[in-house]
Amino acid sequence: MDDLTIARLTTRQADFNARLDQLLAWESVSDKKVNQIVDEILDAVKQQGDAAVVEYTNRFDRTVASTMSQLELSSDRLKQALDGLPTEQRAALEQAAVRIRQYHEKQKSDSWQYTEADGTMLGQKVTPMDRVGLYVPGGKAAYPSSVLMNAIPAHVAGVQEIIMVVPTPGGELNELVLAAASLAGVDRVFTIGGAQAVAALAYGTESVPKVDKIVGPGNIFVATAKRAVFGAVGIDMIAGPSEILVICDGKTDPDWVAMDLFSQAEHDEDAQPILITPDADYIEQVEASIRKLLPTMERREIIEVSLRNRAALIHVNDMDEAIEVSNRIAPEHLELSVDNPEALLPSIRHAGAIFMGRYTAEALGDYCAGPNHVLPTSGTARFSSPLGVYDFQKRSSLIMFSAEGASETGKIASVLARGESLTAHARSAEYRIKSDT
Ligand code: HSO
Ligand code: ZN
Repeated sequence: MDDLTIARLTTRQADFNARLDQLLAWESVSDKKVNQIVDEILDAVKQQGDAAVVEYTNRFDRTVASTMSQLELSSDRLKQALDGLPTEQRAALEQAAVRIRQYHEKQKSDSWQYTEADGTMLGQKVTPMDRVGLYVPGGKAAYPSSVLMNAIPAHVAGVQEIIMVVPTPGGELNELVLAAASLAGVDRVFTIGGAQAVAALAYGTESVPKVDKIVGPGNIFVATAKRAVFGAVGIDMIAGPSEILVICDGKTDPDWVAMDLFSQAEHDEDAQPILITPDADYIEQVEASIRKLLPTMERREIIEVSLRNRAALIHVNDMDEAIEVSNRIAPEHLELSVDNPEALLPSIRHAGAIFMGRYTAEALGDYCAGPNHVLPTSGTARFSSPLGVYDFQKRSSLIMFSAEGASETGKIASVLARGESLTAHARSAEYRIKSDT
């Protein structure tokens, strides 16, 4: 660990912007070979349905199924997982689910309409999607918290059927994941994964119903498959590695901040932990905490690579500059570790989630604060938002003209249609124009 160097940047460096860009550069891998394999799998599932899914699952996950029905878990099995949890875990899962549900209830948008003076009515009707697919990675990467974060908003939106797929390499089931599925109102669970599971959800097979949207994280094969089926179905964002940016005034216990940086670094080697502070001494203190605490961490190997390759301790002149740099980064998670975070809030423009004050550890947001932990990464917070109820609802426009409204507004349509030389449009509007007006 003695040879661990963590990048230090200061806005006083002439090449600060270039260095920052270099630090942030991260490309989601797009591999020709992977694309080719995924295309083959998608085609096979499209042509042969269940038979292809069963064959790929046996091959990749070392299962020995002969029919799809052997790759589906009953709702009793899910309930059994929930009932089998140690009391403390079950209570925590339930409490988290309640908080997540409460928060997401606020996000529901309602239909609306208004009536104009001549009786014309205009509006917007909100409808949930009929059926969505939730991809849950298998093995170590499976997070029960992510099952809650994906399934609860869908449920709150009013989605009628939630189909979950989760690979079980070697037949190994993750009880907490199944318990979370039961709690979150997942309707059916298939123990399949990879591109073949994405294909089954996107195209439908004899056993797996076709869904309208596929959400949830996965490896490069899953991400590639999701990109490929987009259009046939909706997809959520394709998430990059986790990021945390802490802005600190230098007065928070440096151990707390070091551990907050570790909390995202431990997700994977490519995760990005960054500290920004106007207090140069504080950088020394946090670095000392990092060196002291790292050897005590179970996932120190992963954390160390993330610190070495992607972390930075950034010194700025003042808080205004801290926020300017943060807005350029547009981090997934932003911690404002200061006395009065509300005062900074108006100037913060881009962040997936903003954790306000010294007590607000980002980790709480990952599990049970209530807001979603599926957040825009790699600077995409500039234009996108956390996963939410709105991702499972869609809108239809409502238009109802009165006779008078059709006549008056029809005149506008007629002029514009003739301008576009679309005579059928014009005449369709003109039929409804009253001759006496
Ligand atoms: N921090 C992750 C979510 C997560 N953390 C799940 C723990 N479990 C999303 O960036
Ligand atoms: Zn996390």
